[in-house]
Amino acid sequence: MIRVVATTPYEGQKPGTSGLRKKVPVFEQPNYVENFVQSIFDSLEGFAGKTLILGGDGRFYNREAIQKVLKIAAAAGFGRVAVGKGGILSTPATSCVIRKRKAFGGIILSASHNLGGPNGDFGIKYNIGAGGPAPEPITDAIFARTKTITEYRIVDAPDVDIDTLGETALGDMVVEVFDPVADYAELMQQLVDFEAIRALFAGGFTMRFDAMHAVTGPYAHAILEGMLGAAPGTVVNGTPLPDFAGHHPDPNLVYARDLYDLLMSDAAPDLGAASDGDGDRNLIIGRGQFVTPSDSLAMIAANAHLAPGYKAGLKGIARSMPTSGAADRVAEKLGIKSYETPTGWKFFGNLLDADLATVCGEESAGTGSNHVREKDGLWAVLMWLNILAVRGESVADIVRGHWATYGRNYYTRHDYEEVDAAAADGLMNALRARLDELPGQVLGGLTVEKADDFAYHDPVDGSVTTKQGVRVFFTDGSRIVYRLSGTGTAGATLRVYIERFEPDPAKHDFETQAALGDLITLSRSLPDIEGRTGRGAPDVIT
Ligand code: VG1
Ligand code: CO
Repeated sequence: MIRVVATTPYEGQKPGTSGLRKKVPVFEQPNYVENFVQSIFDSLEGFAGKTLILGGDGRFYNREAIQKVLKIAAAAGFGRVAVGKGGILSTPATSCVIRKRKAFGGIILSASHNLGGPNGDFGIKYNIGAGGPAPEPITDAIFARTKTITEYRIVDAPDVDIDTLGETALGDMVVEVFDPVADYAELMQQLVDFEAIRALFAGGFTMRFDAMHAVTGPYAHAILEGMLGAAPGTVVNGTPLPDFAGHHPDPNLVYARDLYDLLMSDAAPDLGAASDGDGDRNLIIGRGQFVTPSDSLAMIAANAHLAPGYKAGLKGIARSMPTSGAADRVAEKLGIKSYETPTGWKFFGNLLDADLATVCGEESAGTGSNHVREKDGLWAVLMWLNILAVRGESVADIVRGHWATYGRNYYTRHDYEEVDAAAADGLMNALRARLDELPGQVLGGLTVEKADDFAYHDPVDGSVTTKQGVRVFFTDGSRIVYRLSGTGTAGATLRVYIERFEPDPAKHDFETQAALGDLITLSRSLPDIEGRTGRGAPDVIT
């Protein structure tokens, strides 16, 4: 029943920051998914008879892709594929289940926070047995294979029912449909103080969780409303839709504006939170108090010992390079090491496996810990609830207290989207060519202290990853970082990260963009963004 199908390679099936991401019509081309999935399996060894975990964020094309993966996995010799009911499995839950079942690996079908629907984005990512995104040697091998593939093998069989719990046979392989929420919810109970949070809600604490019509809906309904007693209606947009109701499932101040406005209004609940398409990102907003993701990482780290899973303290804190230095200050105070990695969760895996870091995070609304090997949106929300329950203070009080203790890192990211790719490359290359001449120059009233192109030396396996973003440091401790996105599907996205540290509590009340005004102006003139890209201002400010 195994059919061998001749195929020809496609151009550019290169996994980016977080797997292969393209427009849906690209994935719909004949053999496109088949080529990539076969290339994944061709790059792996030793999975015969083993288990693969499979699921996605429910976006358009999820179901079609699942059937293809099942049939190719069966032909490749996997013993079992465990698929989330309805094809639903959040990214952190996939990581959780891979680890819990000691599976060989997993495939996640998602384009995360990108638009869905027939003309939206789709994505395929392979995760290893440790539960995290495949490291670079594997993604490099997959990419190489996509360039030489000549055939794929697929089981000829009718589509498998993925909506009924239980087991069915597909060729020699077992397909097991399981509850996508149960294992994850159980893990959360081990880490976070559910009793304390139940008491918090019972005492009248109010919250809105916006699942953005994406994958976290079922998880949030079950955990927040079901297990923790949050009032019915706490979770909004809680049913996953293939097109996310036409919205970007991206929990930031642009796409979760309604939530932000509610939290700034007189009708604000105590806490507002949201997650993205695949459930790995989080947004935290207190009544009248937005928490930047970089600050949230620092505050979770500083208070983690209040949660049962972390009461022994943290081994270390890791952040991606563009993430603000707020977490470093917490690490310093705790007397533990901090690590700075390239953008993308795959770089945290080694640090977590080696127990060098316990908590990690990125400025792009990703926070997580050693409980899984992905960032985890709902976990971050539960950690905040745990902290609020134990401390009995508001989000605003905790944020202001944190700044008073550690100082405030004013921070913003400016994105220039769908920029001409050649212009974006030209801009980055021109910056790189100036790295040696910049130190000592006075620009916009600020003196450049040093400039470099970030390279990461992995302390565990010794690998070196270069060209991870141009950093310009100023003598007053401010910093501007430039890098190109690795997750976009149209043109290039230039990300500019701007940061200034302010130790003085009397100066912690400025609006972020105003506080960073001179640096923002400089961030545009330094590489002549307008001259090179035609863009006078960014498309998205977070
Ligand atoms: C972006 C973020 C990065 C994150 C990645 C995947 O990558 O900047 O921090 O890890 O998305 O997140 P890039 O290369 O576009 O800057 V997700 O929620 O898509 O899995
Ligand atoms: Co995501």
